[in-house]
Amino acid sequence: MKVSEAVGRLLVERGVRHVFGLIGSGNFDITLAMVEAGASFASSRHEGGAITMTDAFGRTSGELAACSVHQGPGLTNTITGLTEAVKSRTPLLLLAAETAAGATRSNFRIDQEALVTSVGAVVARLREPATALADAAFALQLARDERRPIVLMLPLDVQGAECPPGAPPPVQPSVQPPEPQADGVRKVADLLAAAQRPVVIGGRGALGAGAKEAIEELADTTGALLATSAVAGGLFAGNPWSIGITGGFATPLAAELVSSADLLLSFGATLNMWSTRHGRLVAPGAVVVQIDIDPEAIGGHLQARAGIVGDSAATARALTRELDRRHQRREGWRSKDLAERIARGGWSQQPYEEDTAPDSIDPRTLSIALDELLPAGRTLVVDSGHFMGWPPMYMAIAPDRGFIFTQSYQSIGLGLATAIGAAVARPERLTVAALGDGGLLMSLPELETVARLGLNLLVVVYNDAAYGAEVHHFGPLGKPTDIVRFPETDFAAIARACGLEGLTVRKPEDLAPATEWLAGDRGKALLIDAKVVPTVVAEWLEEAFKGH
Ligand SMILES: Cc1ncc(C[n+]2csc(CCOP(=O)(O)OP(=O)(O)O)c2C)c(N)n1
Ligand SMILES: [Mg+2]
Repeated sequence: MKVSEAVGRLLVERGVRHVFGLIGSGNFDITLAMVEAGASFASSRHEGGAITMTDAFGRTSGELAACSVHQGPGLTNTITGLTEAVKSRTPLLLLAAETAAGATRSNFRIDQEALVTSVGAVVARLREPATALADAAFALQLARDERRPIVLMLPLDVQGAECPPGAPPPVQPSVQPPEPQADGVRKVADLLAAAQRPVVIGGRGALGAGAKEAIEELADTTGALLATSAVAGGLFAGNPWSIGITGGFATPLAAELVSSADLLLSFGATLNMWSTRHGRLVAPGAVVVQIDIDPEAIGGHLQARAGIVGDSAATARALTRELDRRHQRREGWRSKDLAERIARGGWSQQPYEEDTAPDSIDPRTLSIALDELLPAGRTLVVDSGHFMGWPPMYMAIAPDRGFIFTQSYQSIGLGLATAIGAAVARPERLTVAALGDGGLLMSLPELETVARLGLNLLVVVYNDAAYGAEVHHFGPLGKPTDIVRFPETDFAAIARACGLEGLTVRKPEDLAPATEWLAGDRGKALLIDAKVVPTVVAEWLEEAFKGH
């Protein structure tokens, strides 16, 4: 058996059940071996789509998937999505074919290792036929244990060689996160015991198994309110003490409450400029405490009074145990009156002056209408751009990874492939992809993928015929914005040409066919081209520009 086939089989035997990718000569055999061993394969139309689908699959399901690409240009096409996955620490395996060491004149030859390490990915390689299985097993283990993307280089000569017979390497036990240090737990418990108005903030590092429940229990013990960073939106959905996302997207009430907290305790959240409005949501004198598996995250953006390096779930449990041991249980600021204010505090309950235009819809009105129309159990995926606040602010986020937000690299154009990966991971749940017109045009080839895979997917384009973020950034500075405005694009027609259903929406009544679509078998995905009023400007945007 050839190395390519043996490695493909081994990866599937060790739990890689889903592969995204785009096939060329260098990755044909290994991918086919994985499919024949029982893995599912979804082809993208651009490798940038494949890597982002793999990332999104992992974020949505918690299960590691693989991405398979051709050597050279197949790999260079993945770089933006790979960077996003690196920065958001998604465990995944990127299987990259590689020209043989001796093929120095190959057109495909580049320094693949230098390329991917430059964006922070870690490289593993099939070194020689005799070590290939151990190398592949190591790469997979590393991705899982270190929770990061690993690029497994597959030199063509090694792939094509005979795999020496012999038992595959033994499965290593996975690394368990260390228990938090007792003195750190005591110190944080002292601070919590002294706090009158604590707020707990869950971030990306709190999305793992068991953390939500452990943090909610700790919050109950301390009388804390619960908030999330944007990427962890929906983590505490349904909890009566949850005030939603903190930072730019925060409701007026959430902003008021976070900025009157006397203690902020974060679990796996960096407390960066986005979640604190450049620190302005943190009251002078408020105690900041951070829990993170990454020591560098602690105090990275704000001055932290204390920190514990540890897993979110284990540390929250240790803190609750310590407070229980001290019989420290308090209501904090959890009053009946506050519960009522929180229940009424959502964005869609706040009055706003609707911007009506004859041929376009206010993006807030659109989002509220969609929220009412769509099933509550859904995966909401949001691309980057000016529009990106409207969906998470005006549409409820379902618990259990109901919100996938690819903002770690702040790239536009990742939303559609993210939605595809999410829809493959959770086929039973409707995936809603909220995209800007710019972001969709950057990822257009994957509309064909949506149709071909028959996904349970709704694409909503917040179409202002512009790179709106740039219009609203530079327009107020008195600069001409013609270079970031475009003629109208008829996305409904493009969708139909790709095999989706297409609908143009200029007013709420235009959404009626979407109701029918939802009630039907959804055999074809639906794309809604919503022509949004381009002059409704998001307040959070001003914050964002201060970060440039
Ligand atoms: C790959 C990439 N290119 C450029 C940018 C700069 N950029 C940020 S938002 C934006 C406009 C996005 O337009 P659209 O998707 O239509 O959303 P809108 O801002 O109009 O709501 C651009 C070009 C970026 N973040 N990423
Ligand atoms: Mg736009």
